[in-house]
Parts: sequence; C-alpha cells; structure tokens
Amino acid sequence: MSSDSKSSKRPEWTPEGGGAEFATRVMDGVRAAHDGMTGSLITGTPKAPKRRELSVGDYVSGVLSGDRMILSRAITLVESNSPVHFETASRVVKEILPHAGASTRVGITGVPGAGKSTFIDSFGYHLCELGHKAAVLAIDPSSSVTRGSILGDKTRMENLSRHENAFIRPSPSGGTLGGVTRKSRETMLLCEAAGYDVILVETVGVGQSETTVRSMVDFFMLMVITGAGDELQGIKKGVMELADAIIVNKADGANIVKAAATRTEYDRILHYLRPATEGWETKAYACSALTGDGIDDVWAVVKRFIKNVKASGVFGERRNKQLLSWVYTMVEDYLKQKFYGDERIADARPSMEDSVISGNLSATEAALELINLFESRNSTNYEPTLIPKS
Ligand SMILES: Nc1nc2c(ncn2[C@@H]2O[C@H](COP(=O)(O)OP(=O)(O)OP(=O)(O)O)[C@@H](O)[C@H]2O)c(=O)[nH]1
Ligand SMILES: [Mg+2]
Repeated sequence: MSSDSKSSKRPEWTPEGGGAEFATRVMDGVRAAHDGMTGSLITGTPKAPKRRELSVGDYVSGVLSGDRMILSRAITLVESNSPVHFETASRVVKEILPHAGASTRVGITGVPGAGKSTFIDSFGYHLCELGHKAAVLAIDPSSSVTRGSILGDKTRMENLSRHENAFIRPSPSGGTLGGVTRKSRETMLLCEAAGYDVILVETVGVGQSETTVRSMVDFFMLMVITGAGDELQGIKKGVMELADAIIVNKADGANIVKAAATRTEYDRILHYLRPATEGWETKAYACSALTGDGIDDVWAVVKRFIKNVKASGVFGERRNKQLLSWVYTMVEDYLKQKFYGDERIADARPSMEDSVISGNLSATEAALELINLFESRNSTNYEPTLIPKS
C-alpha cells in the first residue's frame, strides 16, 4: 500500500482511475488523548468497512426513494468503465426509466470565467428555496486534463451544496465526448427518478460540448459578460443560435450600466439570428450571480418558455428527437470504435495517408480501400463496446 492511499480518503464520487487529486488529506490522529495530552499515535486511517454490494433492486428502490447515498452510488455505477458494471447499470437505468423525465432540463454554457458556476450556485439555491429539488451536472469532455477544476466548482457552489434540496455531481471523467454524454444522460435520468425536478447542466470546455448539452436539455442559456467594447467577439454565431436566452452576468456595481448596454447589443443581434426553438424569441437578460439581482427573472423566463413549448408541442417533439439522436450517437460511437480499433485499419492508415498527401491516391480511393479492408476482415480482432475506452 502506498503512503498516499494510506493517508488519503476519496469522495464517493471519485471516478474510476481518478488520481490523487481526488484525495482529501486525513491527518494522523491521536488515540485516547485530548487537549494536548499525550496518547499513542494512530498511524494510518482505520479501515472503512467494505461497502455492501447493492443489487439492481437495491439501487432502484434507493434511487426512487430519493436516497442520496444510493443515488451517488448508482451514478458511479453508470459512470464506470467496467463491463461488469455496465450490465447492472443498464438494468438499473431501464427500471428507473418510467420514473424519469419529469424535470425541467436547463443547460448553461459560456466563456470561462463568465460566472456559470456562481450563477448555478445562486440560481439553484433560489429554486431550492422555492421548494424545487435541483440537481447540478457538468459536462466536461476534457475532464481528464482539468480534473482540478471540478473540485473547484464544488467549492464555488458552496451555498447550493449545503442546501438539502440540492444534489451536485461533478463531471464524469474519461473517455470520448460520446462516452461522457452517455454517462451524463443516464445520470440525469437517475436524478429525475430520485425526485430532482430541475436539472442544471454546466458545460465546461469548448466547441462540441455546447451541441452535446443542447441535445440533452429543454432550455439552453448562453452566459456572457461585458467587455471592452468588443464583447461580441469570440462568441460564435452558431452558439448564439443554440441559445434560448442570453444572460449578461455580472450586472452589479460599476458594471450595471455597461451590462445594460451589452444586453441591448445582444438583443439587436439576436433579432437577425434564427431562434433555437420554434415559436420562441431568444432574448438577452442581465443579472448578477453575485448579488442575486435578476436571478428570479431568469427563472421566470425559463418557466414561461416551458409553458410555451409544452402548449405548442415543441417540448415533446424536441424530447423525442433528443432520444432518437441519443440512440444513433451511441451507434455511431460503436461503429467508429470498431473501425478505428481494427488492427488492420490501424496498420494500413500511415501508408494510406502518405499516399493521399503525396497525391498518389485520391481521397475517395483511400476511403474505399480502407472500407474494403475493413469489410473483408475475416474475424474481428477488436471487440467494440458502448463503454468507451479511456
Ligand atoms: N462581480 C461579479 N463577479 C462574478 C459574478 N459571477 C461570477 N463572478 C466571478 O467571476 C469569476 C468566475 O466565476 P465562475 O462562476 O467560476 O465562472 P465559470 O463560468 O463557471 O468559469 P469556468 O467554470 O472556469 O468556465 C469568479 O471570481 C466569480 O466570483 C457576478 O455576478 N458578479
Ligand atoms: Mg465553472
């Protein structure tokens, strides 16, 4: 046993393969002594009793009764990369499925430092005070690199994490974005089955993760801040077209006036863009996650949106589309893994790429050759799985 594992404890949500960054230091204690009296030194921490294995039924009844510990363990199960867990996890998810879905799913994206986590802290707290149960998830395809910030997020959501109606789950680690998506979607279903009626998903990272989160949520907001006149730079039109609201955060103190101007500017631009949701006009709003000003207005917008899309049928249509796209995303992931994981394909690629670059082979020819090679293989030398390889 390494001295590190002796002197450290891990939170129950530590992902498999998580390193020392998930450890909480535990100091050596002193037995039978207090107030500076001497005693014998305890070396190492006492062994925690081995956790009882839970059956599928235990998981299901625990989650449905809202038992947070079992919910945490069910999420860990779903996030596991082990084939043994995959089987149990699938059965658990299948059983809780009829009890999931009855929540408002809200996604939040924005540039680093816009205040997403701070906003979720105060927005989530506001909802919990109103009697809602809020679950917070994060999608971070790059989490294997930035694991440190996950812990940071938990501490940034200090108020919310102490609220009895809140459940905060850091992002799953490991694997492709596809793998992270599967884990996050199933985590969302588990939270819903456990009675959480608002799910807040923060995207960390850039590019593809925004589309991924949009494909998981009912309402998607883009968080922005004021800048030095060029605040609209760096925000791609594409991301604005995914959003159901643009929230100008940090509208407090000396920044209030500037934030109002930024909001007007976004409203002006939004006017020319295609709205993300049929029948809904995407607009900009200002708030301060720090002071809480405007936070209740944002919730009013979300409520109005949900009422509107439920009445028009767009809500159900979107959920159905999302469900089907989830199916095909998993199929595509599987096929990609199967193709790129094939040894013969892997062996053939370097010379094929050289030929294409040197002009000896057209792109179409190269693609066909690779596909023929793949289709002609006698036996599969690689077993793909829906559990992504980390
Ligand atoms: N003045 C002011 N500061 C804020 C507000 N919201 C967040 N901040 C500050 O902005 C900084 C970044 O906030 P975070 O909530 O960590 O931002 P984030 O968007 O989650 O950042 P990443 O997760 O790193 O992408 C922190 O120092 C916050 O205290 C606000 O409404 N007003
Ligand atoms: Mg954050």
